[in-house]
Amino acid sequence: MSADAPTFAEVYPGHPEPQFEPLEFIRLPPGETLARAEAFYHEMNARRTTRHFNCDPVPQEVIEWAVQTAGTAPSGAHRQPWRFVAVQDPALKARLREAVEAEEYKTYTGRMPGEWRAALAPLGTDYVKAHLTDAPWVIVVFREKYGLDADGKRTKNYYTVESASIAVGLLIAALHHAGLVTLTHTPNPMGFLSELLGRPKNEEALMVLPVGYPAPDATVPRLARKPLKQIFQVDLGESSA
Ligand code: IYR
Repeated sequence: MSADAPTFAEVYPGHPEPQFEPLEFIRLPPGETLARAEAFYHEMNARRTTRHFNCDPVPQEVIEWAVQTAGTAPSGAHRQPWRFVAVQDPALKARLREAVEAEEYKTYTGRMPGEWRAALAPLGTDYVKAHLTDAPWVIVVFREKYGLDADGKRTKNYYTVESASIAVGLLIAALHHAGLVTLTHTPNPMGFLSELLGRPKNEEALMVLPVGYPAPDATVPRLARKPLKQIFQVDLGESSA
């Protein structure tokens, strides 16, 4: 391969030069970098997914900041293929719960294969989704499968599942940082969510997240997280030279 980098015009013939601006970046002293990395781990390690919410209200502004944080996620070709529909109306949450439970009932009482059931048994999940009506907010995250221009013509999006899932990760971190709890719920099939929430056909529901405060008697399954040595590798060990 030639060492000479191709010019922009060679790679992108006919396209205008991209506009760049200086990166705003504050370089921290190494000790502070380490301290912050460790402190953030401890903060995030305190996060737990619970199914037990109470109905204490959460101001919309808190949800908006968390969603804005989610919207800082990187995305394929910077298409930002995500939409966050925050539901707080009790009647709509009730309809959402009813529709989710109808599907989940079929899953839990029929279509869930034995191996899947065995995997979920330690978590004790079931088709009853009380958190969808208990929590003050339910955020339904949609991924934009493709864009629609002003004339209604389809425009391609890229890595939409990856992009929207990264955004959900940031959303979960932001909500936890704000002192709230959430639960990632993936009803399957999800088609009814588009209809219920009036979303266009180029969007598909990806995840449902009730958001709020835990009930005073909230519980979580007794679980352990994999230690670093099980999830991390540096190089290939001695033989990699
Ligand atoms: N979507 C169902 C089932 C479920 C599946 C997995 I994988 C989980 O980690 C938890 C639940 C539900 O939401 O109950």
